[in-house]
Amino acid sequence: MNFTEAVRVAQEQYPKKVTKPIKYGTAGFRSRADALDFIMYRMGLLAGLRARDTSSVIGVMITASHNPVPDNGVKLVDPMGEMLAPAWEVHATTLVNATDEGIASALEGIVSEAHIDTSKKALVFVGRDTRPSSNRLCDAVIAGVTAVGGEFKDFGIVSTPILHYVVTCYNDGGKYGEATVQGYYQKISRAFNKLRSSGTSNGNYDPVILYDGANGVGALAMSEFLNNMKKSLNVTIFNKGEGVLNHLCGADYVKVQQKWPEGVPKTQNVRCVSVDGDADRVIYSYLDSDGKFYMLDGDKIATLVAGYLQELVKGLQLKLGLVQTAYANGASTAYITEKLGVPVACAKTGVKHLHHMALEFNIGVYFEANGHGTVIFSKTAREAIETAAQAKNNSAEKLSQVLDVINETVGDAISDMLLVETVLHARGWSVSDWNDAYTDLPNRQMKVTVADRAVITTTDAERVCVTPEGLQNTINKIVKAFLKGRSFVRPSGTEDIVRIYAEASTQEEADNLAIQVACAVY
Ligand code: NG1
Ligand code: ZN
Repeated sequence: MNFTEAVRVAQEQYPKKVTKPIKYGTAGFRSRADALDFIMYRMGLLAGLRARDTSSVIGVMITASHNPVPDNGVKLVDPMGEMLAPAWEVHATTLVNATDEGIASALEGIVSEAHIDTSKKALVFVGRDTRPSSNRLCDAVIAGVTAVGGEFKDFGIVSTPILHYVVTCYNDGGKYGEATVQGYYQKISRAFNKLRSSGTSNGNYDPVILYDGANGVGALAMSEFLNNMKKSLNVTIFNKGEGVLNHLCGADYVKVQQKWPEGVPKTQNVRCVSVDGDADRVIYSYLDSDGKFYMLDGDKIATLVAGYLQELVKGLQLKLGLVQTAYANGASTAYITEKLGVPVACAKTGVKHLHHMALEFNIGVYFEANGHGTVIFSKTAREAIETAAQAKNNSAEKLSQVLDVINETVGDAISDMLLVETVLHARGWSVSDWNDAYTDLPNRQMKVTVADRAVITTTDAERVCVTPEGLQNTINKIVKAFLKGRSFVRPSGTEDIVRIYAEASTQEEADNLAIQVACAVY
């Protein structure tokens, strides 16, 4: 195949105007939307090749998730819903850093290195979030796919987890589910309705939810779920799109600012579920009778889910484990290992690392503290559960229903919410009962801008700095002075900043620790 058409379209419609090196990071390529057209086009080209390379459908999702509305981004989805294979992240980086004329040789290089048969058919699924720039950027992706002779299916505005789901279903021939948006809603809602067939209330559990749609696709997705879920839950949707995407609301705002989202009425003792701009992260929060704010993040969700599944799998000889990152609250790790006896592994930030580590368990629960995560079941686990369910083992029957509520292909805010609701309902817990399971150590996250964030390199799942020399020693000295102190720094994979995390026995101390460490970095 020659790539003259790819070069022509690039030069005429998607010329590259920057020379600064760009890297495919944790979340693919992400920046201000007006700088992304040529990148989108090239990711379309790459998706076309990757589809041929894997003889499968490849997904392209256009979103900047929880980031502000002027930003956008692009991520490729591999055949089984996974993040793009590392070798192809390198190809993505090479292709984006080529000149317009250089596209041809970059593509030829990829074809020869990956031994791609370019005569094969290529099909790419494309989805986008609600950002105003997403439609234009979607056209650029499609132009790329078409320029390498590929075909595409445009799913329009969908959540990130829906795109992962349809890609997976298509590629496994429909075994996981029907490869359509409706198929996704129906599978998950049907499973949830079934779990609720015995009634919607139980003990302290009340099926009332205030839902914060972050003014994005999560609001649309939830209203679609509600159409399918009848009366299994009593959800009221706020931040449906009348305000600015992710602005003062949504999962990232609630988690990082530790504040109640604007646009949601301050009803006391009712849980609020906040999702992010592409509905792959979820954070719970509530106000008590005194109006005090409590947040239940990915760690609270992970421990709730892992504890429940651990009970259901008892007797099935399956190894269940939880995967967290360094951002997991120390109290959550202590609770799940010491109280519940579930083994915990620590992975580097970024779901692909967590997902990978979760594969080492028969049942792997993985969650980032920011609310991104899911549960994955190995083939052995599925078979063991199905066999026991057929033999009328009660727990296994329940587990087999719970399985269908979970979107195993990627973190999915709404599927995760339905899973949390399932566990709370089974336990007869109110949101404060759930919160009381353990108390988070006070913590603080900060960002600092430095001249070159790449000078900071880390090891031990990002908990220890290797360079610059001496920084880790300084951090150790600072941390020593704080009761229950823990702190680490790492360069962000998605923003041009360095992140600082600190926890300590009081909020004041955690804030103080974060500031001192930030000063050491700066
Ligand atoms: P970076 O910018 O690398 O810290 C952030 C999140 C990740 C992950 C990615 C992708 C934190 C501390 N980091 O990564 O967990 O969600 O974005 O969106 O929340
Ligand atoms: Zn997201």
